[in-house]
Amino acid sequence: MLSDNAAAAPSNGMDHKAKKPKTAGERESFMAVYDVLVNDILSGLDAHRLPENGRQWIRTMLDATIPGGKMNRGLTVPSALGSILKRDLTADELFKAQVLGWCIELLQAFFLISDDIMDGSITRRGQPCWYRREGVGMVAINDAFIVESSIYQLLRKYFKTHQAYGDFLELFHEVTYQTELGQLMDLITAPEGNVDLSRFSIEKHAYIVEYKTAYYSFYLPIALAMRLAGITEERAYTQARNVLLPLGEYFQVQDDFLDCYGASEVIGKIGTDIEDNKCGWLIVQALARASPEQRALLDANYGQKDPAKVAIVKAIYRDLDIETLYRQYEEESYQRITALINQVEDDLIPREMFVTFMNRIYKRNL
Ligand code: GPP
Ligand code: MG
Ligand code: MG
Ligand code: MG
Repeated sequence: MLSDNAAAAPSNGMDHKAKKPKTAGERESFMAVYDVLVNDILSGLDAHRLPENGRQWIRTMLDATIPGGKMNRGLTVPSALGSILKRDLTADELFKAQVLGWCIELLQAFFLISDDIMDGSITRRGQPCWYRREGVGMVAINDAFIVESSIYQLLRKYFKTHQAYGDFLELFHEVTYQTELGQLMDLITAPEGNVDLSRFSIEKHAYIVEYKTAYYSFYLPIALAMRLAGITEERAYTQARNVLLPLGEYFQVQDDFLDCYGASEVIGKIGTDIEDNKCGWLIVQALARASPEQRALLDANYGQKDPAKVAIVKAIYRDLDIETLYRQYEEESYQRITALINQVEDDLIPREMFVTFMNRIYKRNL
């Protein structure tokens, strides 16, 4: 779980201590807020005279698509707010941070419902993907929109009169747009039935992962906590981005690695990147190292839904020892991001919250 990662973090001479990892209590307290927010969303339907079967549908859909993940993004808002304020949060501060945390988890659910359709995925969080459930199918597209709209219902309910309400709205809108642009490049770099590995490059991959993952997963939780704490200096947000975008890139490289090498019963999803012709980290690294013969085999076997062809691609990854390369990348990323954290002005924004966030994902296997 979360705490294992923190325990595995190397001691590398950082002069600032990481906060202790999330306790079961923090997760329980966060989950309790989920129940409140689902009831808010359902009560809000009264104003729209939604028939009972629609209400039941939404309840089932929310429960199937929102909780059940690692909740790293959502839990980071209260923990970062505590780091910024350097004291225990009041009940009201904690609740507000948890509401914003859940709004990120809703954003994530909106993206994952849609992404699984686009990627033709089979399972998510150990269950069939929502669009693959009995009687759901393409209703899932509209469900994703409802989950997205629910974010704004909740923001209005809890923050309409808050001084940072406009900033919260802008942040959610901006990172949604950024994520959609990243998803666009992810998809059009991977057209079905049209494999052309010369489209792939380390730079293309870096763009895709920054936009499809880093903004919403790493910048958004910290930026929301900073806005909630009343931080307004643009310099503080620039410094946060300088750490969080590389951290997000590292996280998505882990996701790309786990797509191929993760245990599906642990990560809760079955990898599809090779079949889907994705410009992921593994293929980009393999292309940079392949001999002409290996390159010809990759051209002939990548991006096809044939297990025998997928096995040939994986055999080339093995021959090129891409797994060792990944282990080196992990170690190097930790050192590199630590150095970036040390460049943050600690009296502007506490370095500790970045260390905590990084330790939560370092050497993760899910
Ligand atoms: C992760 O890609 C990126 C997202 C989930 C963002 C999706 C954005 C949309 C606008 C829908 P991924 O496909 O590698 O994730 P996973 O491995 O979890 O399927
Ligand atoms: Mg996917
Ligand atoms: Mg995808
Ligand atoms: Mg993936």
